[in-house]
Amino acid sequence: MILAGIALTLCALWYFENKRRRTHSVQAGLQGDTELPHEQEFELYHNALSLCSMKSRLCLAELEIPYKSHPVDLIETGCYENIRSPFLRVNPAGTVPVLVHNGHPIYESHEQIRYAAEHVPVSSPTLVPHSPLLREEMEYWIDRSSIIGDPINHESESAGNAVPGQTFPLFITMIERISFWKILEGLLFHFDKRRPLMFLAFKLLGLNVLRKSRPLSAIFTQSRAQMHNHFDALEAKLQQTGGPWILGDTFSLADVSWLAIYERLRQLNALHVFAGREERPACAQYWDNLEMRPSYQEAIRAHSHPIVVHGTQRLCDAKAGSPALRELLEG
Ligand SMILES: N[C@@H](CCC(=O)N[C@@H](CS)C(=O)NCC(=O)O)C(=O)O
Repeated sequence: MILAGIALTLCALWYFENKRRRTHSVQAGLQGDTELPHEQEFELYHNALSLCSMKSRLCLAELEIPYKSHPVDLIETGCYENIRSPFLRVNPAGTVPVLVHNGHPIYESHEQIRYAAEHVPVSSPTLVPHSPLLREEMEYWIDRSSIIGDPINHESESAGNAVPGQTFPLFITMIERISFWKILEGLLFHFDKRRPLMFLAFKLLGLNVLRKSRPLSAIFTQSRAQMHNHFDALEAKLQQTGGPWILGDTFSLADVSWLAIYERLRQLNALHVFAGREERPACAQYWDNLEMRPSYQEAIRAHSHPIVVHGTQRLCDAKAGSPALRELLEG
């Protein structure tokens, strides 16, 4: 009787808390009707690891736009802060990054970089070419590196969508530092239960999960094949323009977007897999050019997170100690 009472109370608590944290999808772009508390013209809610957050930070750094920074934890970097009420007031969809301009949120990182590039003072550097033809090409390469829709799907359309599957090994080594209790919050309240379930499997099985779980290993292998296709296309484009940037001489939003992808591959110790000097020399040279940008220091290296550093190091060590694992991860 007492136990039944406790169970009923817990269920009621869960029900009301879950209701409070209910998420819903949001329209991409500027939300002119939504007004959030703010102190600065530009504010950014972001996470150190998140690919899309890296992209928005890079863009703001390139445009020399000062902003108030609001770091938001995801489970990989500590806890599910993104599904708690304070952040859900900023983005009812529960995802980062969110750029806020004069109190109005802009959702979806590819929209944020386009918006920021269009709303900078005339004295700021320009990241959008004047020529309509180049502009069209830039749009194509932004789309080909963005996360569109379900992050673990459509990998053939965009390198951005191939990133989450390729990031499994890093998620696995990072989640070593996170307790089971933290994942439980996601199992109870996350809007997409696949994510906490996946992290639970990563925590329980470690890197072996990529051998033991057929569905997860299929996502990993498929995203790697698709990522190779995207890098083949990038290699061809860079060979055609002769670099140093995707559009040739003009550094643009397309490069901002691809820099975030390259940084993720660096964190995964997988740059040599996709942008090896022998297989894809133009892609390798492109990385040399990208990492020299001051924005790379400012927006990426200065935001380096200890759990990401740990994850990358663990991954390098694990591969160095096991040729079989290296083969499994690198193909
Ligand atoms: N298409 C969105 C993707 C946003 C997204 O999925 N963000 C991830 C991090 S890259 C996130 O917030 N995930 C929350 C979670 O996994 O709980 C964008 O480009 O901003």
